[in-house]
Amino acid sequence: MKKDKVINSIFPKNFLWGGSIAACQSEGAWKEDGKTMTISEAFHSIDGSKEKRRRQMMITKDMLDEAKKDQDIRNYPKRIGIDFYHTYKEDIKLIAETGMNLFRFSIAWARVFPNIDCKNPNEKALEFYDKVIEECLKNNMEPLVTISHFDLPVYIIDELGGWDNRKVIDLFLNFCDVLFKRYKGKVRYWIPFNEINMSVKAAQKTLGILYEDSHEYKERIFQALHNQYLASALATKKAHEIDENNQIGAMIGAFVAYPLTPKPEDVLATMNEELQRNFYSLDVLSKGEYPYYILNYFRKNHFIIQMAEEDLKIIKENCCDFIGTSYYSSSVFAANTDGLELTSANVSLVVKNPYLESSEWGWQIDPIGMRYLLNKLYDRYKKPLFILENGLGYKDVLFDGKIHDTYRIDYLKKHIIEVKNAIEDGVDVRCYALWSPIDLISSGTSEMSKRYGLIYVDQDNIGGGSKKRYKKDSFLWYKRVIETNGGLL
Ligand code: BGP
Repeated sequence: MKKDKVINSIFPKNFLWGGSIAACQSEGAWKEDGKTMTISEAFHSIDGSKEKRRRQMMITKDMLDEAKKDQDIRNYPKRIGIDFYHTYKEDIKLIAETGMNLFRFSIAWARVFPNIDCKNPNEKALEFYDKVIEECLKNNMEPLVTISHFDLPVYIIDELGGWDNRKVIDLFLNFCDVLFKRYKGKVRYWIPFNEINMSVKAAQKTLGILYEDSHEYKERIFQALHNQYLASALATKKAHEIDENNQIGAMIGAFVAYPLTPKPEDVLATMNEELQRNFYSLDVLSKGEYPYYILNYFRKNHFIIQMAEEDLKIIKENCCDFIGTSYYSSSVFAANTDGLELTSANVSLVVKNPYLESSEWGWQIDPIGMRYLLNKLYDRYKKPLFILENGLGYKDVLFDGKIHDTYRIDYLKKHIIEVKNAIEDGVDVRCYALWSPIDLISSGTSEMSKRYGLIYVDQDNIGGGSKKRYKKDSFLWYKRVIETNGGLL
């Protein structure tokens, strides 16, 4: 390591360099040690076809029933994950070799509380997470825990209908209580809900609200979101009471929105998308108030959302400590999209940007969007920013025990340069955690072949393969980035 390069680094001395995974995409062992089914295990593996992808975003009651009956794990790769439930020890050790000082993972609710009547948590599940946390600390990585990451227990859907039922708030808080007490002094950073804003577009995996083509369906989504905001605020209160060192983040999946043209109609449409998709959740969770534009949207759409005065008081008094965001790509919007070429963004279809390249899945690659996003978030919320996901999905090829993923290095490098630029702009960025330190099952398409990892897992889309782990070229590159605290990119 060259010292002069370290000195040249603009990244703060205690900058958190990390990597993120999620239980439902990595653990597998879907029925082991008492765990019951989660909604993520009802997501059938799909190819890139738009129709299948659309269906995947809209799980109905029939589709869930079908998945419950189908015990074949090969059709549902999230049931297998990358077997992290059994390989966590070696995987964490390998990941730590990059020098990361932060590891983000999530805890499977249906493992800790396998059914609705569970007063006592499943000790076997907690022992697993004890060991995961132990391994992180042993390997000098600060654990950052996402409490709910796209894996709502199916019993909540069956018995309570989803997050629009206020009883789910109590169950969630009970779960939080167990975690905050058990991991007091070990875990400091918590995210109650992964990408809370995604719910508007992906209500099944985040809220457990099964798709129906109705006005009521849409109304239920906003009711459920309100309940999650309240649950976040109550979890924040509880976390602070149990340990004043706890830091609670509100996290969004960022939609960086550009207008297609300077036509005022396009600019206005883009502003509305940006407010609703990006800022609505953070305005509530960080400023503690429902923004005018969403209250107006409720009014215009005749959505009656039950929010008691007391709820609003709790939300106001328990704002998040930091802002978490994922960032993969930017999106273009227009007032009228008829005849325009569309492309995929995370959980939606957007207008294609002629100035950007896309990944094989259509996600448009835009490093400058990262700087733009960080400035916007900091300007609006003035809170420390944690980048909790950023990465490139690619069909990597293993050849001769090696993966030369120069494309991934190029993607990550360009994005980290823009993080650096944002820091130079004066933005308070504290953490950069990439998605992902290790290959895992794709959230959106349930494929194994959409790989993001620095570590290759020799596994195919139906769970076959040696499962052996290989370091990709990007692994060594990220190690050097961390060694030089971002001085050598
Ligand atoms: C985010 C999720 C992650 C992750 C990522 C990439 O929305 O928080 O769980 O998977 O997107 O998405 P995908 O796996 O669909 O490529």
